[in-house]
Amino acid sequence: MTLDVAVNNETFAQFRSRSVRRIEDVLETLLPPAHLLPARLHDAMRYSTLGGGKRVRPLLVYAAGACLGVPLERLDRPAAALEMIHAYSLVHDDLPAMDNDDLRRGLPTCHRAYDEATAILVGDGLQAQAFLVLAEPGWGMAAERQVQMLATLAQAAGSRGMVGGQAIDLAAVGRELALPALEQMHLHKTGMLMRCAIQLALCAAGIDAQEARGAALLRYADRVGLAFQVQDDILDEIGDLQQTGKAQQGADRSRNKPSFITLLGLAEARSYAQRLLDEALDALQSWQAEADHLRALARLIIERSK
Ligand code: GRG
Repeated sequence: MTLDVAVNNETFAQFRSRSVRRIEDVLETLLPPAHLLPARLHDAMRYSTLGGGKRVRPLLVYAAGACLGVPLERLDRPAAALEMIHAYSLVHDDLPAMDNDDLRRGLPTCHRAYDEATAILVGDGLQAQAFLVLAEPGWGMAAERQVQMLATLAQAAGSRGMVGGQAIDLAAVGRELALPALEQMHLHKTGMLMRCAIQLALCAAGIDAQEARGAALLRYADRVGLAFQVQDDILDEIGDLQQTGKAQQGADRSRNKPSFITLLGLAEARSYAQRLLDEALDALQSWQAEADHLRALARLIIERSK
């Protein structure tokens, strides 16, 4: 059971629902309006971004921001940019050339609801929009820090980050990966955007990632990123994902992709997730109550059922 702790008199449950509502509103505003030409493309971009999801990455940005005392207005655009990159990755990952999925978040995938060419353009458009929302002037961030955020997001999303992780994943289909290689793949494919959430919050706070506080938060992010994927594999194994309409993991199995379950078995994967959670919490040792939302978020990530 997730402990409902309070930061600034707000429980984690309150923080979570407020932050999810907030990021939905921010995304709503920062995405091109559906009537703007080309309307079908913009409609599909909004369909793919506003259609639900747990909003884990924005929650990480807001929780790290709360820990570091950053005003919310300085976190909105970084959180939205990160979620746009995430949404684009899901749209492209669902394409026939990748996982060929029909459902995402319980709804038809973008290429099913629209068409394949539109889905490719949706990913391209969302990626460019993510960088645009960081680059635009007038949201209270010094230009130097905006550039730093742009570079951080580009690094995390690109061939040495998420896209690189996806390439490693595709190359591993039908092959066996040892645990360190599987971890490296997930640290890139999923972990880099989680790490980026913390890096963007650090940047908004004006804290150097090399500083002890920054390094500790990044250690937290890496453990959480890996725990997220281990839990994903556990959920797949126990079959819960079928109910969510997310056919991704079924597709993974059919493509014979390596997973933490095939390498470790269910019981050992569970204790591995617990160990990662303990290490994530350990990284937050030098913080008091201000890091409680980060702690609760880490617990939620390994206790979630979808
Ligand atoms: C195709 C450019 C490109 C990249 C693909 C991250 C990624 C790389 C693909 C996503 C596919 C996937 C299912 C990865 C496994 C873990 C993961 C990131 C799941 C989806 O993230 P959630 O659970 O999704 O945060 P919601 O729907 O809650 O936003």
